[in-house]
Amino acid sequence: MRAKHFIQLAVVIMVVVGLGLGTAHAATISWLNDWPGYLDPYPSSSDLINAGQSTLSSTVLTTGTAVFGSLDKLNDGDYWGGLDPYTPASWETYSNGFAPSDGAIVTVALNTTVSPLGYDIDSIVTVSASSGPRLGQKFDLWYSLVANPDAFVLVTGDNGATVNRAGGPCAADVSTITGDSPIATGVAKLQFQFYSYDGANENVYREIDVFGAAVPEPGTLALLATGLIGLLCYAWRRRK
Ligand SMILES: [Ca+2]
Repeated sequence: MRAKHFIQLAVVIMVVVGLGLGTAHAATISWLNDWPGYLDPYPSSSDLINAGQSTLSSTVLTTGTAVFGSLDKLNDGDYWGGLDPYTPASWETYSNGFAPSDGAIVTVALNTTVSPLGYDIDSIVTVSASSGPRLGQKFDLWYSLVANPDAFVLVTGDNGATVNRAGGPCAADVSTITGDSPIATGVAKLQFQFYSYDGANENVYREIDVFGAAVPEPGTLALLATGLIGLLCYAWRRRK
């Protein structure tokens, strides 16, 4: 391979990386009609928005109210509300979660000081109450990009589906949203707009885990590309 080809390869890599920045991809929305179960390792306490993570800037109830429970239940890394998981009588109480009013919006700002190019969002797992009339989930998910952090884009799945499903007999207490890896790149904020699942009761959410990673800065990318090209040059010289 000649030097010319290395330059061509480098250009191709840069174009591919460039195309990947700031674009959104279709999401896949899975509903698991299967609650986490006894002592399963739900939820995560190390996801991007968990309390105490440097990647989280703020979690705010932008619109609506908490009917009961509190917002911090969404990202405290605790499914059981600090209660004894061996005593069903204790964890069946709905107050262990956060019950948003119909139409309530929670805005989660990621820390763009830590990561100026925003975040790749790979998957989102939401866990609701495990039984009773408040079992089930119904919400829309939106995201914004660092370039325009207050312009929100609705996440849609296959066939234009959103997480906002109509009520039905098959309530789900865990939903997983994944994408063509990632769901979106360069994300600054996420918004969840919650709706009543059955039109009569608030749904109760135990936790929302957001998984992803900071978008590497160009300096880091350039360093990686330089290293890759260096390795190729080395391999080429050895072959000669
Ligand atoms: Ca969490």
